[in-house]
Amino acid sequence: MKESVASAARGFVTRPWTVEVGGLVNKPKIFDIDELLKLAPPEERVYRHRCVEGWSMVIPWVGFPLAAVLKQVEPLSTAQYVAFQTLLDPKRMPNQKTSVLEWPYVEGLRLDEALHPLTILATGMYGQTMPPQDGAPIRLVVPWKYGFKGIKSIVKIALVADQPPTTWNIESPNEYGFYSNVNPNVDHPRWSQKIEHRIGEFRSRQTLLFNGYAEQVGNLYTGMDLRVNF
Ligand SMILES: Nc1nc2c(c(=O)[nH]1)N[C@H]1C(S)=C(S)[C@@H](COP(=O)(O)O)O[C@H]1N2
Ligand SMILES: [Mo]
Repeated sequence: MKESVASAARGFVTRPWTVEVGGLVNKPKIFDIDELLKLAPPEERVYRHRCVEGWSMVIPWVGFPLAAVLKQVEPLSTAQYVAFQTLLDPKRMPNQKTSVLEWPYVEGLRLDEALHPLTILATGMYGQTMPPQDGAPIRLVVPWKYGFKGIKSIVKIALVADQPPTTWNIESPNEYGFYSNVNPNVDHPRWSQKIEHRIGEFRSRQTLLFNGYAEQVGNLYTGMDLRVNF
């Protein structure tokens, strides 16, 4: 029987934990999680969260800009993208014993997206330490992208030259693109993205371009065809 993620994650041990940050950088480094947490003061960030399958929530994350970590390792000028990888440990992450997806979960951002001040590494939510099922001890949050871009339980971050593979794009490339920006004008092949259901509300809402963060992030995509780069 398939367990819920929360029950499978109960008792998930997050110490010791390291995050290796390397690739095309001057100063590659393996950070102990507690050292990583001291790089920048924790901030509460209240963000809209939009699932690719049409539901949404508003979530008070606790975290710090991903840029704070990237600056520590000094990316080289050849670095254009950032690749993220989750812990691979089927004993501690039992769904990794199944083949629903290729494991470990991997994700990626363009370097300018990764350096954007809205992009955070979250270590908590609702004023508390991150619960295991939500990505303890550290996960990515990119509020203008669909929720699945938020890779959880990160152990590796690599600066790379080329667009890195991403788990849902490997699984179903015509449905889930690398960018996966929230966009009411670019439908999923199997459903519309024009509206969403905010959990707890009765009436549905119009989905906003870049999840309502167009003013902050729209310039990242100037001149790009967002239907091609979905
Ligand atoms: N490490 C890891 N991160 C992951 C996933 C995963 O399987 N493993 N699934 C993704 C998908 S498909 C979704 S929908 C969200 C779910 O996160 P939530 O429970 O915080 O909404 O996590 C994303 N991050
Ligand atoms: Mo998902």
